[in-house]
Amino acid sequence: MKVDIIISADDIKQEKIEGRSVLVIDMLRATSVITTAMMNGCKAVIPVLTVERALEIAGGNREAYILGGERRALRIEGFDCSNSPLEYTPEVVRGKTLIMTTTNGTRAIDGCRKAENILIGCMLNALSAAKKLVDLGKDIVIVNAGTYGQFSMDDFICSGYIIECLKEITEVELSDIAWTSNQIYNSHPDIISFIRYARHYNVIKNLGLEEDLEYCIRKDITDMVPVFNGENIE
Ligand code: 3SL
Ligand code: MG
Repeated sequence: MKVDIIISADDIKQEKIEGRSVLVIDMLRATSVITTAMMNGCKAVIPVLTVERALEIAGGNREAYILGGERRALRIEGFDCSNSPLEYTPEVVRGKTLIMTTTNGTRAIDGCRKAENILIGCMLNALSAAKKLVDLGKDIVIVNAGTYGQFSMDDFICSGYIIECLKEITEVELSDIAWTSNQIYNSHPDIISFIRYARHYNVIKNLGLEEDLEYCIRKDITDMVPVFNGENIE
């Protein structure tokens, strides 16, 4: 089973994902939000690219939906929740459909539509995501959302941990970049000692959202692995 990494939403090439199982990662924070919401009983997540589209889908039916996401890491005006996973408690999400738009994460998910399978991953569900990828039996591409089209250290080390989980389950053939991310994880298994140098880590920290950071680095707290079917994440 081959494993490769794409480093940002801007770098997704259709020929690299077609026929493959893709795991989309935006550990800070979009895929941690999606995983948490689904773990806490959210019915489905609809990822959209624009605020206008999110409001259009919700229409007047605000009972059934939660509007969530961010622009510049902050809650969008008129939305119910920001992009903090800690807001997506069972009380807030149970039985509801989350309509979500974020700067990088939902864009990365949208860009993977041509893949054979599209799974959502982060530190919180890494081991279960790895198991599901192996069960699907296809070559794997881990798509890092990145930040504004740039490489992001946080997604990269998370990929390295997922590769570590894959290695425990099966034999993998790693591309150079996949091997490098795994090496980085193995030299920083605490995660923070590496991502504290990441630009986006410091954006979140400077907003006073340290609790989000502590939460998003937790390993394997759930076996929920959301799947995107091209319309909904369930
Ligand atoms: O870009 C995204 O998708 C977000 O996860 C970024 S933030 O962590 O909410 O700022
Ligand atoms: Mg990110």
